[in-house]
Amino acid sequence: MMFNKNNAELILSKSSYPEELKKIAKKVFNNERISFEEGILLYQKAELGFLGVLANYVRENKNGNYVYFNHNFHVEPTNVCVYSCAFCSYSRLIKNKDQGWELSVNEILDIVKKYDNQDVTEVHITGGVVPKQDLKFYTDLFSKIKSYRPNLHIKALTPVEFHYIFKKAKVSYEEGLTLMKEAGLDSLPGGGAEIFNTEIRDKIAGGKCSTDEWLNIHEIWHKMGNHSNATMLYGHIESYEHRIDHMDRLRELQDKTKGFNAFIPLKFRNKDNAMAHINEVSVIEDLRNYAVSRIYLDNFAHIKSYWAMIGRSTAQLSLNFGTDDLDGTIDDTTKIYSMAGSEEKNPKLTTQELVDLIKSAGKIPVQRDTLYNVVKEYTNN
Ligand code: V47
Ligand code: SF4
Repeated sequence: MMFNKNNAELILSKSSYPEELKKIAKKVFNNERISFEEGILLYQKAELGFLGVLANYVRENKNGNYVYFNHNFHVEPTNVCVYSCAFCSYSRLIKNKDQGWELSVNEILDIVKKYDNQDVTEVHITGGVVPKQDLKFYTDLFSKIKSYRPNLHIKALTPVEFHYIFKKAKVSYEEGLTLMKEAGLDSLPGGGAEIFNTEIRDKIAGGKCSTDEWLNIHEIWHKMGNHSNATMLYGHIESYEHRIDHMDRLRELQDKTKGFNAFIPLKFRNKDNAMAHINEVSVIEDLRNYAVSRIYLDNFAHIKSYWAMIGRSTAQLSLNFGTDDLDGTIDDTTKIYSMAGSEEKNPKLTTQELVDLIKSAGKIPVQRDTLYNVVKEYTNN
């Protein structure tokens, strides 16, 4: 059943919610942007039900009752990394390189070939940062994937990798991104954003690309006429103010370029990393966080609930708290989340499983490509 704005407004106006929250609700129902302070207030004072009503309103305005997914697979070229982010369950492997893997271009092509007879539309490529996987490695890889399967969308690498690779190759961001694009890169995933506040970023992800560098690379990529995603790693040592600051910077860039497709909140998972002593936040906090991001990021078309990280049950619940995208079938080539403690040990869902999961939440499943063109709407099957 679709959300009724008039009923919701009436119920909220008669409720005992504080006036300051009712004022925010009114703004949201009038499709007005909420301020930085109002974003923080939502985190501090609004309970889940209240946030759900507002987030649903925004969600349905933008995406009706549709929930998107795609047919994709992930490739992690290496799990060894020159950096050692405290939240990363890979980083210990740098000291213990024999436990790691570093795939060659041909080994990655062999993975791509495994999907020869499957209707996947996207390969998502990202992983650790190592000197050997340099500009030549990736331009070779992308052009070989494109000659082998021209229609496979390559969504690959983050500013963390680009910054390192371009610096090493002594090329500017513009030159490097142009070479990557010419080789076949189609879009950028949202990783490496973590938390933009410098103090927190230095503590959890020190040494890798800075906030300004992350934003700058996405801005240049957008200005070249391309698209990308954005993530936020939440639920560790950041405050609500840091989360709103993070989203505010994204909202500002999106106003400028309109190049982001989706925002993806990533819940910090605490297994086997240097931050394992920090408790994970509750499911309620996950849902509140999805809802606030849906409300705050009024210029983002999609909020993605990444089921491989959050688990399929919470992902399904989140569809009632602002999210409209579940990523994709993924397959089991991604290890980063299972290693970090996600309940999804070998993330792989069949199309039918994804469709059933979406339908039982009362939504309409839509298979999309990376850029949200509709591939198939599942109204009856
Ligand atoms: O930047 C690493 C996160 C990100 C942990 O664009 C962790 O469609 C939680 O960006 N707990 C990479 N998170 C993944 C990513 C992504 C995933 C799915 C779809 C898209 C997209 C992008 O994973 C990293 C980091 O923030 N991460 N370790 C951890 N322990
Ligand atoms: Fe390396 Fe990325 Fe892990 Fe940081 S999060 S240590 S950059 S693989």
